[in-house]
Parts: sequence; C-alpha cells; structure tokens
Amino acid sequence: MKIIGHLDMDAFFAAIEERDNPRWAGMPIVVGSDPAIGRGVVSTANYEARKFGVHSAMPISQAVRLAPQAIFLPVNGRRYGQISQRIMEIVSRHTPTIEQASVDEAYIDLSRCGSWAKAKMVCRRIKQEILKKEGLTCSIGLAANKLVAKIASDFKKPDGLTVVAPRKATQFLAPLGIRKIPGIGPKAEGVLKRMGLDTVGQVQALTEADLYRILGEWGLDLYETVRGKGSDELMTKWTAKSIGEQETFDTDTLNSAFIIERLSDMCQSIARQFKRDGFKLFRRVVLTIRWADFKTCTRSHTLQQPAQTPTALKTEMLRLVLPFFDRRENPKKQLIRLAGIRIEELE
Ligand code: TTP
Ligand code: MG
Repeated sequence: MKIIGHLDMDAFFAAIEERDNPRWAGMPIVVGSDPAIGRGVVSTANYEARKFGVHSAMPISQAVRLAPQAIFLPVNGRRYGQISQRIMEIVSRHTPTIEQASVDEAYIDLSRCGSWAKAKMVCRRIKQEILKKEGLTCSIGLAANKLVAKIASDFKKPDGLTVVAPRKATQFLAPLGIRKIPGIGPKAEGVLKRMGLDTVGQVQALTEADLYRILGEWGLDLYETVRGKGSDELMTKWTAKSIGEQETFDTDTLNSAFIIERLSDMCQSIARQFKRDGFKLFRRVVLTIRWADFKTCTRSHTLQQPAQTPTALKTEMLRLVLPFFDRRENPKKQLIRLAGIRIEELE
C-alpha cells in the first residue's frame, strides 16, 4: 500500500500578486485578461474575490460586475513559472519521487516514510518551508492513490492538510458533490443530476450495470472511481528513463579482475551517455548477473544522497558485484555468463 500526496498551491497566481504587493493584502484580487478590453476570462481570483462569486474561467466582464472594487491584474506567466519551479525544488528536497501535474500542483510518493503519521509530518514540513521561503500557502491531501489524494487536497482549502486512510476512502467521498470526481465535467454532471444523483454516495449506491446503462464504458470506470480506486504510479522525470549496458562474455568466467574491468568500461560509457542526455543526478544503481545456467539475478542500491560522478557509479558497482565472487552471493562457485549495470531514477 502506497502513501501518495497531492500538493496544490492556494489561489496560486493571485496569491503571488498579493504577496508581492502588501498594500493589497486582504483585498479581492482577480488575475486574468484586461477588463478594459472586456473579452477574455479570469485565470484565478484570491479567496477574498471568490466570496463575490468570482472564479477561474469566468468572463472577465462578469467578474467586474460581481466585484467592481477588486484589483484586476494581468497574467505574469513567466514570474509564476519561476516561482512554480522554486516550489517544486523545495518539495523535491523532501521526497525524491515527485510528479509535477501542473504549474501549481504535484503528486509525491511518501511510501518510504513507512507510516501515515510520518508522511503527515513530512507534509507539514513541506508546507512550512514553502510558507517560510516563498510566503505562500498550499493544501495537501494524503491517500493511498492519486485520485483520492487530489480530492483530499481540495477538501480543506486554503492551507489544508487532509489525510484519508485507505479504508476510509469510500466514506470520505460519499458526501461530496459529484463534480469533485476528476473526469466528471459539466456534461456527465448534467446526465447524473437529471437522474437525481448529486453526491458521490448516491453514485456509490448504483451497480456496475446501472452505470454502464447510464454512461457506457466510462460508467464502469466511474464505478471504481467513486469507491476511491485509482492509480498510485507517479510519472516522475526519471522513472521514464534509465541508462544501462550489459555484456555476454565469450566464455563463462569467474575471473573477478576481468569482470570488474568489463563493468568499469560499462560505467564509463553509461556516465558519458548520462552527461550527454543532460542528467545531473542518479539515485539507483542496478547490477544484473546471469549465471552459466542462465539463471539471472539483479541487485540494486538506492543511494541516500543522489550521486553524479563516474567514480561514484564505479564504487556502487563494486559494492554490488564483489559478493558475487565469494560465498556471499556465489557459494557454489558458479561461472558468470553475463554482467550488466544500470542507473535509474535520473534527474
Ligand atoms: P488551480 O490550482 O485550479 O487554482 P488556484 O491555485 O488559483 O486556486 P485553488 O487551488 O486554491 O483553488 O490553478 C492553478 C493556477 O492555474 C491558477 O492560480 C491560475 C491558473 N488557471 C488558469 O489560468 N485558468 C483556469 O481556468 C484555472 C482553473 C487555473
Ligand atoms: Mg491551486
């Protein structure tokens, strides 16, 4: 069972403007297209402006009608992008497994924490550091998968931290409006509402057959979704990519000097490719050994501190391969047919 977090900045663009212009503190702020031109929409509004009903994607003219006293500001995308990057860096320092999902949100895998209590502590620290260093608040949801974590981060905005234990997911979702389920847009909402289905709990009461009849194939997905089932796999920058090489020897051998020399060459070549592809750090080293009888085994080491040099790679390689030359990994003194080395979790 994984522990997945979803972090989402509060009123992101507007919060940056408010922070940078203290004289507007506490006033309604709307970031979007120019009201003088009249067309175009609201990018976002701070929570003060939301009290008047202003929200993202609303025509700017309507926002002016609802909150004429608000401060209207243009979108400074470059600046928000830079701040976004700084925030993602802060988050990355607390957990190496991070999937940035948009300019102001990211999924993090906190399974390594080992317990929900510890994962929650890490989230508190992330929130504190973002507040201290960037003067911005965010909301985080913690759950067993991305779907529930995302819904949980939205649950107590702004400045929220919501933990949904796996066995509580169905119960947590039940009272929510159906639009809280990612994937239910205005159209599906319309269909479901016409049938008197307003809350997730009401949808939970339907059978798979019911949902198939109402929504087709997608109804079957929804059957799982409303029960809090979803993916817990993060698309990190480096899970997509690993660099490795392997070699089958001309004759099976247990000549340690020879095997280490071959593996060292592979490390050199991997390090070159790593650099050429613009990577800066690797976090995991994986060794593959195939015995003369074709049985294959892999041993890996995840580094506490990500490394970057060819020397560090060689050191790890040696630590992984040496046991194969003695009783630790090779009590029967089998010959080795193939050796390979690979780095993963590249950054
Ligand atoms: P959101 O996270 O959806 O909104 P938010 O951060 O402003 O407010 P909150 O999360 O507290 O509800 O989007 C992040 C930023 O993306 C938002 O600040 C502005 C931009 N955005 C648009 O430009 N247009 C849109 O329609 C939406 C939804 C967001
Ligand atoms: Mg946000």
